[in-house]
Amino acid sequence: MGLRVAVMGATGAVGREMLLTLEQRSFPTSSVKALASKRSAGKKLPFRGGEVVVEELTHDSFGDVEVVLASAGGSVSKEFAPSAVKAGAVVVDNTSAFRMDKDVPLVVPEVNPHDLDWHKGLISNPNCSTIQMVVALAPIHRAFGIQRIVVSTYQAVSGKGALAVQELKDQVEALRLGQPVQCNSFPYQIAYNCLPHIDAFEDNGYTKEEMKMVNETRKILGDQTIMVSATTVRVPVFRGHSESVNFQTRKPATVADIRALLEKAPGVKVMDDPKKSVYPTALDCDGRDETFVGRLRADPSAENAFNCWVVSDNLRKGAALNAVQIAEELMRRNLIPKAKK
Ligand code: NAP
Ligand code: 12T
Repeated sequence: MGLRVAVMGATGAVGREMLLTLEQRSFPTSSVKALASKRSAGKKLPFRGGEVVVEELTHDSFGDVEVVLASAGGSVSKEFAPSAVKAGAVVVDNTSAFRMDKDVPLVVPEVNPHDLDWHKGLISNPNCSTIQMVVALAPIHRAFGIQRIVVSTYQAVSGKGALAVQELKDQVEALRLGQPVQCNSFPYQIAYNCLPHIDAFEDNGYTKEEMKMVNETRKILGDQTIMVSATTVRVPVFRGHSESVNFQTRKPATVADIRALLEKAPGVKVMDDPKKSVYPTALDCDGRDETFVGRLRADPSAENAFNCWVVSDNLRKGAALNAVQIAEELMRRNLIPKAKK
């Protein structure tokens, strides 16, 4: 017994990781459909020791599907997710298209799995930067209440997709050869540089990526009073987002209290021993499932304030793994309509 699964955007950076995650977690499937644009139809992708042949995504792709894992971009989700829901499938959407809709649960399984109970066919996967931050902060919020977060991110190019990964490689090679660099995926050269610009700018001077961290954090933690200030920065790293997170609790807490909570928090691994220079880095987290936390320390500049460094693989916990975990939790809760017992 298994589910009939479709991966929308299967040829992309996230889609390929979805196939790998389904395989590595032995997710029970009876069939797996790889969907992408017409450009990729017929292409073969490795899966479970064999391969799946990519099919063109159409409105009729979902009749024989129970679960759709979508990561083909916001406009593609807006066009095709309603057809999948109409066909009775549950869609776990990785794009920002529906995240803030009132009728759509926004779920991190370690944090708010109960929100799956009210799904109407569509569930949103949060933004990669938000996911790893709330995995680390949720247990602290439950115990002490978090009133304010100030976060700066150091985000990998793979968050922007397969073409952006190639662009960083090409720029490094062009510079090595003394040739001019080409910029397509990013507004300026990303090789040997940092760009405080991820997704589009809004009228308030913040980027959409920064505002996702504000609004999604409140929705996932179910608390509209949490104040969040974010600066999101692209760095020349292939895989793994790092975050400098400053947070202030409502109730008094000590570093020891917070460390103890993080040590037993699901999905978290504490990697913190300053005397031995132990802290997580993006390279350590490549291909790993956990959210790593280090550099935990009190912030003496404000009351009940703390600093920490949070790192996770953006394609895994930030995208594919979180989506597959949502599908697993839906199965556990018997919330997949076509598969209901
Ligand atoms: P990517 O590497 O550029 O891949 C894009 C995928 O979408 C490819 O499979 C592509 O297929 C497919 N696609 C594009 N236009 C299509 C169309 N008109 N019809 C069908 N398929 C189409 O991008 P990615 O990094 O995997 O990201 C994909 C999306 O996932 C992003 O736009 C973003 O919304 C979301 N995402 C979310 C997170 C998160 O924070 N949770 C992280 C990263 C990405 P072809 O090969 O045929 O072009
Ligand atoms: N612009 O899913 O460029 O909202 O790293 C994820 C990653 C949007 C999203 C990126 C983005 C999303 C990026």
